[in-house]
Amino acid sequence: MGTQTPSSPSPAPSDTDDKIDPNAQVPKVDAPPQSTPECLAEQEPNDKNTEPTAFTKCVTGELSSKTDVDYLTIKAPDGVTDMLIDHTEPDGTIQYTVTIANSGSAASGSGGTSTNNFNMSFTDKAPQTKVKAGATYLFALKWDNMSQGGTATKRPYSLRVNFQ
Ligand SMILES: [Ca+2]
Ligand SMILES: [Ca+2]
Repeated sequence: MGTQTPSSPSPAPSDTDDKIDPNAQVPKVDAPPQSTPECLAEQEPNDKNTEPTAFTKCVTGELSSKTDVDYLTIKAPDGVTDMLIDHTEPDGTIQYTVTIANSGSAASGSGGTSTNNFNMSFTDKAPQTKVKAGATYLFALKWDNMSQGGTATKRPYSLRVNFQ
C-alpha cells in the first residue's frame, strides 16, 4: 500500500483577490474625550507625601474613595514668580492643600526665617500665589466632607498649574 496522492489537483486554497491589509484591520483607537492629552494621569499609590505623582503642567485623577488621598508635585521653573492654579471637580468638592515639598534638608537654615513656610488650601477658586522659582510644590488632595458635593462615590479632578 503506498500513499496515494490525490490525482485531481484541487484548486489551490483560494487565493482571493482582496488582500488583507494588516493595517486596515487595526481598529482606530478613539482617545477617550475626558481629558486633554497633555494632562498626566495620577499614578497610584500616591497616598503619602513621600510618593507623590510628579507632573509638569496638568494632571488628572480621582479620589477613588473617601479615604483616598492624592499627593502631587510640580516644580516651579526658574524665573517665575507666580503660580496660577486651575482645577475642576465635576462630582464633588476636593480639599487642596499646597506646601513646599521637603527635598531633604538641602537648605541650610540661614537667615532665621524659613522660606519654606508655604501653606495654602482651597476648595474653590485658588488665588494667584507668589512662589519661589525652583521650589517643588506639593499638592495634597483630600475628600472634602464638609461641603455638599453630589453623591458620587468617586471624585475625579483635573488640576492645571501655570507659572509666570
Ligand atoms: Ca487617586
Ligand atoms: Ca491616592
